[in-house]
Parts: sequence; C-alpha cells; structure tokens
Amino acid sequence: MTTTDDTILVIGACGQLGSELTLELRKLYGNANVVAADIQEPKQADLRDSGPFAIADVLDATRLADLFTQYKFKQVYHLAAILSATGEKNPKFAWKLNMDGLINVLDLCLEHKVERVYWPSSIAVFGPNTPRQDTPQHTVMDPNTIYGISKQAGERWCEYYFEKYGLDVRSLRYPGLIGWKALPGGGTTDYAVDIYHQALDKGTYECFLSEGTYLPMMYMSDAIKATLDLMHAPAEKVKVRSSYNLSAISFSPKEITASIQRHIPDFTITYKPDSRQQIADSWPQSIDDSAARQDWGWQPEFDLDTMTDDMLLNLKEARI
Ligand code: AKB
Repeated sequence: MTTTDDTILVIGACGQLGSELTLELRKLYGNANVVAADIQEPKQADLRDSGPFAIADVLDATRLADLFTQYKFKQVYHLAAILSATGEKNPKFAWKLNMDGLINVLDLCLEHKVERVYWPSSIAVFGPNTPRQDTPQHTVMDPNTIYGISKQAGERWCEYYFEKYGLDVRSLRYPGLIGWKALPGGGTTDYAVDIYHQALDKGTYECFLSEGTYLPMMYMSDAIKATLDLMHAPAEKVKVRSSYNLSAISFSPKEITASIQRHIPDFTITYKPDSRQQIADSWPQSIDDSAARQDWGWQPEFDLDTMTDDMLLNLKEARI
C-alpha cells in the first residue's frame, strides 16, 4: 500500500526520464519526501531547487546503503543505465553498470524492506528473430546490443527477486521516449528528440536513421503516466513480473518530418544512416501491449501530431 507519506528514492534522477519523473513524484508525495540521486548535480533549476539531492553512483553499494539507512525509503525507482548506442562503445562497462547496479539496488531494497521497486526495461530486449509487428509480450528475445542483453537479463533478475524473495519489483519495456525538458543520452531513438530542436534552431536535420525506419515511441507525459499507473496498481493486478510491453506511437523519420512540417513548412531532412541503423533494424516496429491494458488499464494519450504540437509549443516557450 503506497501512501502520500512514502519516502522515495530516484536513482538516475538527472536523466531524460528521471528529471521529469522526480518532479512528478514530488508533486504527488511532497518535495521533501522524494530524494533525487545521480552521479552529477542537477542542471535543471526546478529539479535542483525543489527537494533533496544526493550524489550517488549505483556501483557504490556502501554509499547507497547510507542513503537507505538515512531515509528509510518505501519506494525506489532505479533508472540509471547506459543506453544502446553508448553501450556499444564500451560493452563491458555497460554490462557492469547496468547489471551490478541493478543487483546492488535489488539487494538493498530487500535488506531495507522497501515496499515497491521500479526498474525500466526497453524494446531493446527484442532482437532480429523477434516478430517485428505487434511484438507479443512473450516471444523470441535475442537482443544483440549489450544494452538489450543487460535489459533482458535484468528482467530475469527482477522476476527472480519477486518469485524467490517476494520483492515487489515492477517494470515497463519503454519504447523511445520523447520529451522537451531534457535530452536523451546515447540511445538509438534519440533522433526523435534532436529533430525537434534542430527544426527550431536550424530548419534542417541530418538523421542517423534512414527515412523508412519505423520504431515504437512514446511522449514523455505518457511514459510518466504509465510508470505511475503501474506503481500505483494493487500488487495482485501486476501479473507480469519480468517487464510489461508498452506501446503508444510508431513512426518513421519521414513521418515525424511531415508532422513537424505542419508547423514549419520549410523544415528539411537529410539521411545519413550510421551504426545506429543496424540497432534500429533489429528492434520491433510496433508493440502489442494488451497485457498492460488488461492488467492495470494502460491507455496512452498522445499520437504523433498531438505530441509534435506539444513539443514545438514547449520548446518555443523555453527558448523565449
Ligand atoms: C535507446 O534508444 O537505447 C533507448 C531505448 C529504446 O531503450 N531509448
């Protein structure tokens, strides 16, 4: 049972998702009750000034243990990870951070009797032999990036801690996340954020994926809603304890360009696919998220054009 008095830890709070989720949790649970932790100080003033912040590296279990002892967290959101494109540059370190970090957090949550734990998985758990359209919840998983391999293994660890030790861990397989407040860091889906910035700043964008590359994506406010809906669902409704498929929109670079051109008719795009194309080609194009819809009522709100309208409006305002 969660209450508004819960004390909450967000690890990776300065990242693309963490910075928005932390602010949302502070609105719900009170600023003082949500501790933001990251390896660097927040750059965003609203995040920095609105509540407690702790420097902590997820690989430093002793430092994390001090925080758990000090604050007696009831909920923990562990978001720190190295994403798909960056992970390929240093696979062993990506594996270490993504895996050892998760196990450090799961162990501390068990030891300190944390009531609910959230850990994000990704569409990167799927691979070239996975059905690419309407990818089912349970299907072939043969990821071929180190990020995807670590997320797939992480899912198994989460289910294992739930089954063996009763730890209430919950997880979502996020598609590419698109928001205006923070930039993503080193993923294959990052183009879908960069393109809005470049459309406003330069009126042109060079895309690192080809024009017809379809990928599953989601607007940040839908991702926050899904995360909180899942974390607030009664435990018996959370039937998938590895990670839930989650879907909102699928589009290609060509289609997002057309969506932006409704507002900026002169906007142009060129294509120069790089190594991220191979990663994108191994991922699904659309996701079947019926388990999330059935079990805890998931329903996205934004489609491509409503997302574009909101992104451009907010980015323009932020530039004034
Ligand atoms: C990435 O591109 O690596 C991430 C993801 C889909 O998990 N955005």
